[in-house]
Amino acid sequence: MLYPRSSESRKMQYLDGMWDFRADDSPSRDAGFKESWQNQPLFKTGPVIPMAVPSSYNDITADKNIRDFVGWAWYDTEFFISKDWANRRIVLRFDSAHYYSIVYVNGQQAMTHVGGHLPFETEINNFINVNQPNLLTLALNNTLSPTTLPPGTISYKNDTSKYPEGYFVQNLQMDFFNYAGIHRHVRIYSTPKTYIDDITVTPDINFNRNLGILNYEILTVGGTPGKLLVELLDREGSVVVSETGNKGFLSVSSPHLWWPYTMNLQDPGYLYTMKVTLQGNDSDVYRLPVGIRTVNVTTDQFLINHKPFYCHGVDKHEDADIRGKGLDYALIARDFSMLKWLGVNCFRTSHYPYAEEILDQADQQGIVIIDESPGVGIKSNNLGNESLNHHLEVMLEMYQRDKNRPGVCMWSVANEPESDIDEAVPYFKSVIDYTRKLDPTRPVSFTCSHDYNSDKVVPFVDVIMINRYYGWYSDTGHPEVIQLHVNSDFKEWRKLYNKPLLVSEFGAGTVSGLHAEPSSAYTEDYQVDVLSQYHQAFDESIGKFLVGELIWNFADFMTAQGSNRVNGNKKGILTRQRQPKPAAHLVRARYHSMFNAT
Ligand code: GCB
Repeated sequence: MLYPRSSESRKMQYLDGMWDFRADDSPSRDAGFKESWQNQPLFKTGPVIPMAVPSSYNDITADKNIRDFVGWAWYDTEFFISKDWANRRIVLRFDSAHYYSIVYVNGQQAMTHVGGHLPFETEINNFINVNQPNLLTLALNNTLSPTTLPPGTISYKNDTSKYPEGYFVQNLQMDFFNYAGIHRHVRIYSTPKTYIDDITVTPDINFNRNLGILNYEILTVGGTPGKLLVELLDREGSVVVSETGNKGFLSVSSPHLWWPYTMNLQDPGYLYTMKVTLQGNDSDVYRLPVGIRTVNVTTDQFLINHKPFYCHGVDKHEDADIRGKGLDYALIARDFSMLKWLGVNCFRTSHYPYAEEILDQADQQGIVIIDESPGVGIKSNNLGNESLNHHLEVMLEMYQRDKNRPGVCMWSVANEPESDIDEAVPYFKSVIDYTRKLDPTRPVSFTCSHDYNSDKVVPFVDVIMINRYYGWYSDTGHPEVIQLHVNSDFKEWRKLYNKPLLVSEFGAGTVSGLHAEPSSAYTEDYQVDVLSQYHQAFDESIGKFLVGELIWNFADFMTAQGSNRVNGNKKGILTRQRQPKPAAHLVRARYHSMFNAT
């Protein structure tokens, strides 16, 4: 699936803005379907409130029922189709909506989608009127079940002597708030009826001959396809090389390689534009940003363009006040500015694929991405065929969305699954094998919370990623044990596996403004102590087999309420408002000192 872009042949209209909204809290929880709310504007069937799109709906109002709502939420809006689109292919695209979507156009079901973090689209020519307003309705359900990704469960409390009638709770298997809503753009766009449907680009480099190679394959749909012209433009817009046909390669001499910014401070994230023209009476033109770079893994190194790359990074979340997981350009700009301020050269999209606009920035700014699926918290009861098939589908959707991004340098299929049980082996072997088959050019992994001697899935990964909380979940209050633990842990993994190791989480809960000397858990001083101990431990293994460190977390973020969470998870080195805690200065000094050092 191609990201929608305007061109001389493609027009785009955003449907973002204020939509009408109603959470279906009827006793049966399905009044919307019984009464067919999609058949008329929502405001005609009951009360509505204005709802921002994109945004999560949970934190927009002061209504606890909306914040904690579980079930079907309904949205609608109206749109017009411009007359000059009448003879074009018209596509409706949701960049993401969490979790299960049923989309209606003028009361007719146009598409459904399962999953909260990936785009879905369909042609709507058969549903629309050109001379009238069109009604777009979304029924959206955020219920997590044992077969969703992430999985969850609902428990009903039927003892009416202790709980009010109809009381139930959603149990999450992940440590972040289950924000729901239309989280990213909604748009309609038009293309010619014969159009470019998909482009796959695989970069390679011939180092001996100083050649960049972009292997490409283009799919077209409709009519008799005309000639395909493929041109590669440099940053100045000059054509560097061109080819024709739907499959082939572009060869670039003395190429500008795509480098992580810390490996090339002058010219990081170099992107060419691949301009594809499907010639004909009604030509279609699509411009795809592409980068020339390779990724390889040896027994102890992570190589980008054949040079060792050390990931000094963070884990993130899509999370902010008010908008929850809603796309927000100001927030994206602030986050990338703070990533640069920190000297971060890599982040993991913990624990789901992030917005395409975020990945655009990573591509452009030379930030390496570990692209993670929403497979977070998979336990023994989530390993059945239905779960597996859905997981494979999600990997396919992720691959299709992100395959051409030079910033994406590794796939993470899951976070902290119950990978120490036998049943996990066939499940994760299938997911990892499938991902590797889809994309043989990028390493595949998952983050492991188990020990070297109990995990059963690590044998299948390319890079071992481990999440560790020494001095926090174990030996709380004792940062002095961290170095010993990390070193002995590393030693054991290395004895068993000849694979590079990356610490994909470590950190400590830190309430901004809280201090103690000597430091104690939750103070800012303790976070500094904990991170410094990890840093000293890591330094012994950098350049040997350790290929990266990702701090949990870039910023504080919201979680479900719990006795060990203080209005959310406070392991950020930045506050939720993206202001530094003292540990951020420690990290900044460390990461800046690593520039060009790898
Ligand atoms: C983890 C999880 C992450 C949590 C973190 C924590 O291991 O991967 O989702 O938020 O620990 O703070 O407990």
